[in-house]
Amino acid sequence: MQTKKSQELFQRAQKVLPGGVNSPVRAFKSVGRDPIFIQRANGSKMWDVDGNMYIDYIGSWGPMLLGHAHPDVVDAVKQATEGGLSFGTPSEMEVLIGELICEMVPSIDVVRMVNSGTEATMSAIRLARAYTNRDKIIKFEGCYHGHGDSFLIKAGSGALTLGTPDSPGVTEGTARDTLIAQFNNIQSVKELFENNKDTIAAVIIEPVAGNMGCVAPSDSFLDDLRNVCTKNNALLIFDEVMTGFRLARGGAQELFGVTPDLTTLGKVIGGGMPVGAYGGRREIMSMISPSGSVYQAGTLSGNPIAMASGYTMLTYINKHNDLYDALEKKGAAIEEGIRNVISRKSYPVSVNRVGSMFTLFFTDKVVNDFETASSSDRDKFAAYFGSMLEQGIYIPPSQFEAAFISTAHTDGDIEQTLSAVEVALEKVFG
Ligand code: KE4
Repeated sequence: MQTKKSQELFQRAQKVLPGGVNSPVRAFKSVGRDPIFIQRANGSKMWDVDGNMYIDYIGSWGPMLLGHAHPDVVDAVKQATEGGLSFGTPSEMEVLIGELICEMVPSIDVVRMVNSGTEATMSAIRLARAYTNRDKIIKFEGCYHGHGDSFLIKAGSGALTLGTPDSPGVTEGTARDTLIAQFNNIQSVKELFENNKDTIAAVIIEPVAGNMGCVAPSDSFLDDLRNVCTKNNALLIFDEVMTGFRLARGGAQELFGVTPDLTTLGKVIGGGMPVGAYGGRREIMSMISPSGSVYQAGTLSGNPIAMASGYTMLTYINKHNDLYDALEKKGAAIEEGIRNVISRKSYPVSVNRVGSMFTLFFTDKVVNDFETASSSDRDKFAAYFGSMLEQGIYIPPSQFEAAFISTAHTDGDIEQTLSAVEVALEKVFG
């Protein structure tokens, strides 16, 4: 496939943007290729600046649950722009989307709109610290909650599991207040509470991990986590930026029947526009300025165009609850097809899927946490990625990301994808 224009643009981009991109994963570094520049997208397809067409499994990293350029969303955005792009004042659409989110996610009495998932998670832990008057938080190795300092922390030394900075610019002081537990290991959480009595404000988790690749919670893990937080008077924060409105109308908390104290949202909530949100019980959220003393603000929070996009998306989802059955069927078809290819040739590859999120891990281990995810062969994944891309299938350019299916993916798309998987795995393993 010819990618001349993408290459030219990437040369220019690297002169004015760090690494030529505005978000690192887009640079294709971990798959050893230059990135593709996309010109337009519609439904399940994307077209790059050289005219190559792809079946898209990134979906803008999650927002495109209904496929690209859904007509309802596009019309709503067009109409909203006629009235102006931003007022910096309260507007009706913010009330409408706030009411709808509280209806769709019962654990949310009050919600604050922000502009990204990172803003949502940063604000949620500030609020949790204020509400509990405690400083520490627990996050899980392999889970990602945006680029807030408190989250760019890697597992520290040994039993203490005190965090250490995972990025230059994050201070030791910040890192000291982030403790690291292991996903699907409730004992690792209990030990942290034991070793840090009455100092932990909250536990934040991706209820289904997407940022180490797709990893589901084991049977009782989320329930156990709920109970441990309650017992220790710490808040449980579900980071549903990726799973919210994707895994079920009410997100992972509906799917698994576990109620968090706070929820962070993003991606689908904006329908492709920059929107994040955090919300929860009224007694907690009432602490947020101006109703309370916890400060958080944003020039473009509740932006009327973004709200029109998100409200239209959520309204569609709310009215078409059967779309989750359709996504489950599509996901099952892809998973079964891939498993058939793997078993026919006994490839050392494992597949994880939850609803419309899935990942092929290039390891023969069952992947249920960061350690097993990390056993994947990154070079083999890179070769697989390259073959899929050249066959017109655009999957996330990292072993540690989830692929997303939309309602726009057709049976034909899935058939073409499974054929490409067979060719790509043949190429990787010979
Ligand atoms: P943003 O600030 O990127 O809107 O959201 C941060 C975030 C928070 N929580 C979860 C569970 C997330 O998955 C994310 C962002 N996800 C990544 C992809 N896995 C965004 C893609 C990117 O960084 O370019």
